[in-house]
Amino acid sequence: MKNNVTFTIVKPLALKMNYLGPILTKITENNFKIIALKMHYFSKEQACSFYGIHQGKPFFDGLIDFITSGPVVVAVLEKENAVEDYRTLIGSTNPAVAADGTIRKLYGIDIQQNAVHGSDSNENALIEAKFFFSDLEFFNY
Ligand code: IDP
Ligand code: MG
Repeated sequence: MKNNVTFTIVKPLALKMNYLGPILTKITENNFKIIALKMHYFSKEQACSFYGIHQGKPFFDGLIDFITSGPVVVAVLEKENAVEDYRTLIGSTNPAVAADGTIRKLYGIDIQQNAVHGSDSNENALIEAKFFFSDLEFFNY
């Protein structure tokens, strides 16, 4: 597990709206293999740590309130060039300007409630995957 994985979160509103199935279908249809998967409920402390890089930005408090507003699904996805290909599949941060057919365009509501997270580098993908999963929870099949 090195440069061929990325990490994703299906965010609270997407789960509430029952978009988990369609989002996972999109992911697997695009040849990502799900090698770890679970539901999770962020504590405030975990959310502040996970999104620590955004501390001090105007949207930080709203983001923390949102990501702790309900359960999420976290997953590790394997594919060659996973990080870049998944960012392409999810589209721009703001669903309003995301390309047609992208996950955020299809299932995002607004720039905060944008359906999914996707890692922005190989290094962060590993850090984020290990934030949620132990070594025993990654599967090869
Ligand atoms: P990314 O998720 O596309 O990598 P980031 O800039 O890393 O975008 O922001 C992390 C998350 O913070 C976004 O996915 C979104 O939920 C939220 N966010 C980013 N920018 C804004 C904003 O301007 N207003 C409200 N929420 C924002
Ligand atoms: Mg980001």
